[in-house]
Amino acid sequence: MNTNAFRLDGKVAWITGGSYGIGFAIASAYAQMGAKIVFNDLNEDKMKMGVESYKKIGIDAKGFVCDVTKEEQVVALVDEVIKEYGHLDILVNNAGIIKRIPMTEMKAEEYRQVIDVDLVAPFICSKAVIPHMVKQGHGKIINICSMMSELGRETVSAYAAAKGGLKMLTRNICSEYGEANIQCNGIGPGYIATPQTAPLREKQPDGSMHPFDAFIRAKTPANRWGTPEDLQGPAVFLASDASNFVNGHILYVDGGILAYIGKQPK
Ligand code: NAP
Ligand code: GCO
Repeated sequence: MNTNAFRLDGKVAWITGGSYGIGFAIASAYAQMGAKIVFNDLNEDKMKMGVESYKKIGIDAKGFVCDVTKEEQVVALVDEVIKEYGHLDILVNNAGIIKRIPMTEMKAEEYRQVIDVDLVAPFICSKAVIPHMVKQGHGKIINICSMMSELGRETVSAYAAAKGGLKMLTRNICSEYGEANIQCNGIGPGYIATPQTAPLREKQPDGSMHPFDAFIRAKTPANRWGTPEDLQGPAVFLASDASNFVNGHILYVDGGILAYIGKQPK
């Protein structure tokens, strides 16, 4: 066993939407394993805040303002990365949004916005990096999927459709570019404590936790929310040579949710 197979020395990794949350945790782990970090945010202030947060933990990350749904902005980012570093080895399609609206109240435009960020953007970003990965003879693409790649629940129709689609985009990139030594895998996080899930963990006016908290803990054999750091080991594995024959796989990091039928009533 080559114990250095998990290292990422000399690799360049682009984590979309990496200024905080899950993207920040994954990028930090990659930097600790030796990679150079490129990330983007929609908004300049948040991008600068991201650069500062990386600096605070000793990481010199390069931040871009880039909307991942805009192909011309994505292509410009990738061109600049290639110009500066000469290669781009790892792409993590992490940027994502959710709209929690009952389906019959959701406007088609709102549905499209979620599909655009969570499903079309990973296509745009992957399409922009694949030719470079083919040319350099290797590449890793990691799509951040979800419990909703497998499960449904009320109010998240667009998100579930997008994340289910992202699972299949993952398998298709594997099918189409595996021969070019590109591995495309997904990570399906369980319920992770980040700004995206903050509304589900809000304290109620009487000081009690939001009822969703007890619901999720009861659904999770680990009986807790995940943390962004729980995703670091799996993300390093899928970006490293240790996973060179793992392709088209979705690695669920969910404290056991998908294995569990749920607690029986007392
Ligand atoms: P988050 O805290 O809401 O962060 C999302 C990031 O994506 C933000 O930096 C955001 O930028 C960025 N972003 C959104 N739209 C963008 C766009 N068009 N272009 C560029 N950046 C954009 O989310 P998170 O919880 O860390 O989630 C990260 C990923 O994991 C998402 O794909 C999410 O669906 C998925 N996920 C999350 C959980 C969970 O429980 N938290 C579970 C499973 C999967 P701004 O700051 O400018 O808004
Ligand atoms: C929701 C949540 C989720 C999670 C996550 C689960 O409203 O149910 O926001 O969808 O964020 O994607 O894996």
